[in-house]
Amino acid sequence: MDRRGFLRYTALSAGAMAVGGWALGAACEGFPTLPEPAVRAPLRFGRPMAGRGELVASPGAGIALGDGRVAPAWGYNDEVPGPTIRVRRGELVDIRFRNELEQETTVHWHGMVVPSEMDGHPARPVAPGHEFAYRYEVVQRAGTYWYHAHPHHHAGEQVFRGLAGVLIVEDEEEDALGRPTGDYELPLVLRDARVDRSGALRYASDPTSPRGDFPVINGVPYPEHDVARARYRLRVLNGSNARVFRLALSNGAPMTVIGNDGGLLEVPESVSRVELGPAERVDLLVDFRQYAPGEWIALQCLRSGWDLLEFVEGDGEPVDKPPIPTPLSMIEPLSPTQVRAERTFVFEGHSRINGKRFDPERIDFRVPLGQVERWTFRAEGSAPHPIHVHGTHFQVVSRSGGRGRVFPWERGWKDTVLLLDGEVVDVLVRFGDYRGLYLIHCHRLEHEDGGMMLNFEVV
Ligand SMILES: [Cu+2]
Repeated sequence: MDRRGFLRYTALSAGAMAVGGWALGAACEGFPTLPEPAVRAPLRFGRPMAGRGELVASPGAGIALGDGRVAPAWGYNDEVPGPTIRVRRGELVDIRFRNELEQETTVHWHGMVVPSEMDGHPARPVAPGHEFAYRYEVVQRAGTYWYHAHPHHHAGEQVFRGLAGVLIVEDEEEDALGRPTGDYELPLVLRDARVDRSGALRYASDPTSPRGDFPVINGVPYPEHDVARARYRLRVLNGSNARVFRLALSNGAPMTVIGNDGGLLEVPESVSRVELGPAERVDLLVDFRQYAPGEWIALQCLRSGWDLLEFVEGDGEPVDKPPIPTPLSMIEPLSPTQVRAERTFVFEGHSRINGKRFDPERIDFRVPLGQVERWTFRAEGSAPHPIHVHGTHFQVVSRSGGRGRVFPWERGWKDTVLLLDGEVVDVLVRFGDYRGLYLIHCHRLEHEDGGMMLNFEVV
């Protein structure tokens, strides 16, 4: 066995030992419908787009499978993932959206705090052939956000077919840090996919095992990327419908977590792995200065045993960069003494929260604007459940059961938190910007489509 094979073998073994049923489940699904190629295709990135312009959802995109076949896909502006939209805090976003699909859709600006009517709520669909102008002010911190389809019952299929993209917010607090930019900043949309014999994407809305069987990074299956001997910023989004990634570098080297869903953390934290559920983001610094030219390093998933992205180290002189400053940002802590109301949400089976299935016409609870609340999320079967709240960010205060702790990549502000079986997670939350209708739901999209979602109104 060569070194690469050995690494893959040990990663698979470690994953199997650590996660039992999960890894076993993945192994039982058999061979991937697209095997890892002998020569990897280069990574690519979403075309840059400003906060003003036109966004079109259509079936005109494709995923090149690397063996000459192209899997037809649905894209924004004919791309999978869609354009990388970059905006600044305080800016007015004005995006004219057109639906050229044969079914209704909406665009949800995931993690962006926007007025209710701009949130892409499934009760506000854009019909085939119709347009909608998404207009809102960027009121929040710099960070890695994203946008994706959010129609009633069909979010899973539309996102699986390609309707997702990255949205980056910048601000002055972050500018002051001198973090890696340009070629040294890599937005990475990680997901899985599955194809049939003809190379067409195969979607099953099965809520028990809808996972794909090969990795797709920024629309490229099993890519590689040439890196300089420098420090890089990896803005990682788990854009999968249902898959949880356990990210690590193939050589076990530490990565520095500097941010997550709601932007920069207060202080950087060194970690050897990151567990990332669907819709979660993590902002990582990876230092490629210490490796020899030509050295092989991969971003791996220890749950699946996949080498998601291979890096090919360049042969220039190491690029000197200033140390990572600390603190990175100011996080206003929400305090338990501020709590004025407590709510519990039990995520049951594949389709219910507190015994209820989503009804777009029903408002399930009301939250006063500006009030700090403690929300308790509890998994009762069929986890993982990545829990997403629209219209704000929250702070994770505790996790009991299961993994039993709050991880470094869960500090600061979050909009999605991962619940594994047996876990209870407490968060403190406050809606500070807009009144109106928002959602709480499981971001395992087949659970969301099955009804694991509630409406609430900020009043
Ligand atoms: Cu769920």
